[in-house]
Amino acid sequence: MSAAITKVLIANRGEIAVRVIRACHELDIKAVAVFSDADRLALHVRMADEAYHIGPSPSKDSYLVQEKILEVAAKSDADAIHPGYGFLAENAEFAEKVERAGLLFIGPTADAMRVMGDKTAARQRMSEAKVPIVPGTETPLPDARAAAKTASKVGFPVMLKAAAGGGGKGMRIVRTEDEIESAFRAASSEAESAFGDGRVYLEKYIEAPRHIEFQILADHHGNVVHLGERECSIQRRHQKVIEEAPSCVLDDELRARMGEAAVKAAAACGYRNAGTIEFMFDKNRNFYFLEMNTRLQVEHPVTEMITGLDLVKEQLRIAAGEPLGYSQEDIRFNGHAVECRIYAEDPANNFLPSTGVIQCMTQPSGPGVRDDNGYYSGAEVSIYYDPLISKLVTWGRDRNEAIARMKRALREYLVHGVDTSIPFCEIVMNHPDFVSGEFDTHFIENKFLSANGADTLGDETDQRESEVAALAATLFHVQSGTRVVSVDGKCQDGMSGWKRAGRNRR
Ligand code: MV4
Repeated sequence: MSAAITKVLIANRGEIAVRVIRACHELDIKAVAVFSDADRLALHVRMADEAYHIGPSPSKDSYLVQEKILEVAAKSDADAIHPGYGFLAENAEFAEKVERAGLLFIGPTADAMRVMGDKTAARQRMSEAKVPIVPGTETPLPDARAAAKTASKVGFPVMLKAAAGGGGKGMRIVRTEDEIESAFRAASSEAESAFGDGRVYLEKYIEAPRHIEFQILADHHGNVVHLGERECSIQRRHQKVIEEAPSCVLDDELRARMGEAAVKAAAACGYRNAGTIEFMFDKNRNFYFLEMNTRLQVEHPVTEMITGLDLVKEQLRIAAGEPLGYSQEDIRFNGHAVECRIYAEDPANNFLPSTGVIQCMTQPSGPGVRDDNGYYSGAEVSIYYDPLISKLVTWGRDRNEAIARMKRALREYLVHGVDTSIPFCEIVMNHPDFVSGEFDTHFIENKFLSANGADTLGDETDQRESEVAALAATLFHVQSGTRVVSVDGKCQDGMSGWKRAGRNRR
């Protein structure tokens, strides 16, 4: 069963659409772009072989309109649809519609998406497959009394989570028995308004875990392999900022055990395509299944850098029905990779998106540097979408070399016209606890916010976030004054790069 793919519609925008187009072109496959009003001049539109307008700027009127995308697929005579990440990537109905239209969906089955989308169903499935899960319930809790009962069984603190959730919404930490009733009601109503599904379940709360996830690949023939892990603990508000591969806390033995668990997890839901098993890793080196992401992830390049594989090409081959063609023993890891997400955001303004025209942009290059970009000089970062401009990835023979190259690449990276997360990434790359590898998921809030010990979730968050913003802003203003940089050539607005570099270095 192998269906040749000759033309792929990319139902996405920005850097990931560009990334998929690149893989298509390397495989001599035609790439069809779709775009909204705001994206008429976007990079993915320029790079594609054909591009079709699908509606107004808001994603709900364009990139999320399933019928429009299917219509373009038919009109352009595409064989397959690649959803990228976000938008329709984990929408089971869309995957079904694509297949019903006689097209290949470059992703898993709708069934696997549904199981993994329901967090209690996923926990049940994992527990049956003997993949370690955090102690707690495998079904939603009927009421606050049941919550209290389970909590006293697993021991406080516990965490209430939305069954339909993921990514941090509808979660509550409960530290004592007398908090549980109100926390249950709060979590349930938050889940109801966020997902239209108020079901809540409970887990023992893991203090300061690391987030370590395993990349897997599964084909249509029952072959599943893992491609090692990514360390994703450096995040703020459930948004990853820096990722790396491998994680400096795993050894070969633990990597093999966690990788085996990841493979079992994928097999247990009949998975095919590229996928990610997220684990929490605690102080005692226990690991627990957290969630499965049934898509290509933002941070996939760090895995590509250490395995030499092209995950998008693998996805295309898998969708076409080809067998993986290699087994676990054939997967070799080489060196270390770090990724910094370059967001258009303003650290002085609570990291709010910094929108506008990118007047001038000089991307870094040189040994061990890869920049997966979605924009060009003169392109506009609009208010409508995620403000990720690019992903800067460096590779080194070891972690120190990868970090040194990242620091070098970050200082080469010039963006004028919008504020970016580049200075913040520079601060992290120089932080002793990042450099030593001693960090957990609370790194950003702990190191850049006041040390008042409050937890991350709940009402304190906003106040603490403005503190981190203020600190980061101060740091980078101090830092920027110490540099002498030059830029070649003229910017889009006609100002010479030399003059610009002198007057508004970042
Ligand atoms: C947890 C946890 C501690 N204990 N569950 C946050 C996002 C959601 N996907 C799951 N999350 C967490 N679940 C238990 N039982 C801590 C977090 C958590 C977290 C997890 C992964 C990466 C970053 C995080 C940041 C804060 C909290």
